[in-house]
Amino acid sequence: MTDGPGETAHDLVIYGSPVSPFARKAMAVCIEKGAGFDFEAVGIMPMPDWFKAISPMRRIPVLRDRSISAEGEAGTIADSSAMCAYIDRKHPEPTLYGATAYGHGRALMIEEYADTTLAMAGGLGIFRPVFFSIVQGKEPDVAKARETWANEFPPILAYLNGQLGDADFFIEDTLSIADIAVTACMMQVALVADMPLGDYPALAKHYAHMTARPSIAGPFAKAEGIVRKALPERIQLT
Ligand SMILES: N[C@@H](CCC(=O)N[C@@H](CS)C(=O)NCC(=O)O)C(=O)O
Repeated sequence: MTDGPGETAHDLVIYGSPVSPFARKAMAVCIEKGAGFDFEAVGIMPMPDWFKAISPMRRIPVLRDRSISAEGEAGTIADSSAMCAYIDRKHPEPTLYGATAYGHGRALMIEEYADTTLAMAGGLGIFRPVFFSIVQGKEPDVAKARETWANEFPPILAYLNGQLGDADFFIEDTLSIADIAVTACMMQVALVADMPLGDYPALAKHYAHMTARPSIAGPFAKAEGIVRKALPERIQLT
């Protein structure tokens, strides 16, 4: 993904898959900042050896800054949170990490909540049992997805809904990494299932306005293109 045909290579390269919420988070940060980037597809089934050499945790995504090094481990940063913090330092405007120290800390806290608690439930409990099963030629594990939605999701959604209160964004009435991370991970569920958010009105409103942003919608459309080929119809969670 570059800014358009004929574009020269950008400094920033994101290696990964649009199907990864962590890769989409990093893409959204670049887009919100107007920072051009290239996207190079790397899958995890299996992960290529050259990529393992720059991914110590054996995870996608990884960022490269070609202005530091165009090859090898130099110039690379693994882990989406580290990547996004780096992109924020390289392209400071608009900041996505809050105007105050407290806002900064809260944004990081909610980003981490999304990347761990929400991502585990949505990724391991819903996305993988459905999508990975199909990719492996099996039936989607709809029962596992429904069980996760019924038992694991209510406290997570209630927490996020409560953190929003009446606000449009998680911190300081302004877009931050917290909003991007939460939306990227919620979308992992939406890729494979209709996601009923009626019991969580603040979160439903947040999800609706966040998913309308080009920084979120663009990378999501690419993931949708991949997932819909394998799973034409989303499953029902209830
Ligand atoms: N904390 C990491 C998590 C990255 C992650 O878990 N990526 C998944 C794909 S979404 C992965 O690479 N999994 C490899 C595997 O399951 O073997 C980050 O934020 O980048």
